[in-house]
This record gives sequence, C-alpha cells and structure tokens, in this order.
Amino acid sequence: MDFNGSDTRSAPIPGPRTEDRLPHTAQAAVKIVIVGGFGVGKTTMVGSVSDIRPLTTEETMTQAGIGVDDNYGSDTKTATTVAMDFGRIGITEKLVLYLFGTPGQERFWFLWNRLFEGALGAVVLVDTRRLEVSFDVMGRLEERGVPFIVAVNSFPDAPRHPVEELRTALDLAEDIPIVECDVRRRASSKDVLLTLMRFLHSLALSGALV
Ligand SMILES: Nc1nc2c(ncn2[C@@H]2O[C@H](COP(=O)(O)OP(=O)(O)OP(=O)(O)O)[C@@H](O)[C@H]2O)c(=O)[nH]1
Ligand SMILES: [Mg+2]
Repeated sequence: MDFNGSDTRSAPIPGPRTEDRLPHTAQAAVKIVIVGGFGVGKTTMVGSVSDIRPLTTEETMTQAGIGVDDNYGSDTKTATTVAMDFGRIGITEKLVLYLFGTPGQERFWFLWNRLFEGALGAVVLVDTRRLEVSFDVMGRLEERGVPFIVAVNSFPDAPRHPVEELRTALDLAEDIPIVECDVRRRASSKDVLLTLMRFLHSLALSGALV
C-alpha cells in the first residue's frame, strides 16, 4: 500500500461485492447476537450460517496468552475472537438477520454491552462441560432486556442431559426454548435462528416485546 499522500493515482476503494448486496426483496433487517463462553462455537456458527463471507476478528492464541486467556480445549483451538464476528442470513425473502458473534475470552467481555445495543434477540451458545459460564452471559442479557434462547452445541465428548435437567441446572424459565445443535452444520445453525425468531414472534404477540 502506498501511504504517500501526494499520490492521487491510488486504486479506487472497491465497492460492495455483488454477492454481498441485500436481496431486493428484503424489507426488514434485525440484529441478533450469538453469545457464550470461550470456545463454545460462536465464530463457527456465524461462519456456517452466513449467506455472505463473514467478517471475523480472530487472532492466533499465543504463548503470551498463557495465564491470561482461558485455555479450555485450546489443544485443538488455535484462534480466538478479539472483537466480534459479523454475518448475514436471509431467513425469508423479506427478513434478513444481521448476526454478531461476541468474543468469548473473559478479558474481552467489556465489549458485550456495545454489541447487545439494538439487538432484537440473542442465542446463548452453551457447552455442557462448562455450564457455569452461561450464568454470566444470561445475567447480562437479562440486565439489558435482550430476550434469548439457549442452544446446546453438542461436542462429542460433552455429557448429554435431558432438556428439563438443563433447564433446572441453568435456572431457566419454562418458556425459554432450549435446542441442541451442531454449529458446524448450516442447517442446524439455521434451525437455532428459526427457533429464536419464533420465540421473538411469540413474545411480540403476547406483548412482552417492547
Ligand atoms: N466437535 C465439534 N467441534 C466444534 C463444534 N463447534 C465448534 N467446534 C470446534 O470448536 C472450536 C471452537 O470454535 P469457535 O467457533 O472458535 O468458538 P468461539 O466460541 O468463537 O471461541 P472464542 O471466540 O474464542 O470464544 C473450533 O475448533 C471448532 O471447529 C461442534 O459442534 N463439534
Ligand atoms: Mg469466536
């Protein structure tokens, strides 16, 4: 890149790629956040379900992070989100969701409140090996008045619990949906988003969504 300010011949800034343009049928767009603890699969979910190439802010986890960063599962995980993930999916011809994945490392949690601003709803991604992180996550969403559903990302070596046991363990209200998913699969991630949209719709109908 040429940083010489006197050079007026620099290449024009490229416009949006054709495939990134909003479909002309789109009439409404809503913001959804994907939130959860370290390494639960937020970036994977945004990447698997997005219609456009997702924007990610992943940094390689290095020796420098030892003792500072969480390291659960880091034998297989080499990168972590430091700001956010961004993607987009058309749920119907008219409705488009903008997806914002949050960073999971505790030292970046201060960014969450900004990411929650203007969000219509959230997906709390849960790993059953580390349920305790979810309390912080759900507490923050409740404080901000962002309705959420819980999606259990089923890692192969994670313990399986019946949904009602999970509901009790997470101290979740009866009406909050809990779904199982494999965020590596687009269809599974899309099902999670559809569940959230149905939940938000039912809240709107009951007058609980203001
Ligand atoms: N086996 C299995 N691996 C998964 C699944 N979902 C994600 N992974 C893997 O688990 C790792 C964690 O995924 P990420 O998407 O980076 O998790 P994250 O929540 O964005 O992580 P942070 O941004 O660091 O908090 C990646 O190596 C994924 O390939 C799953 O459902 N099953
Ligand atoms: Mg991530």
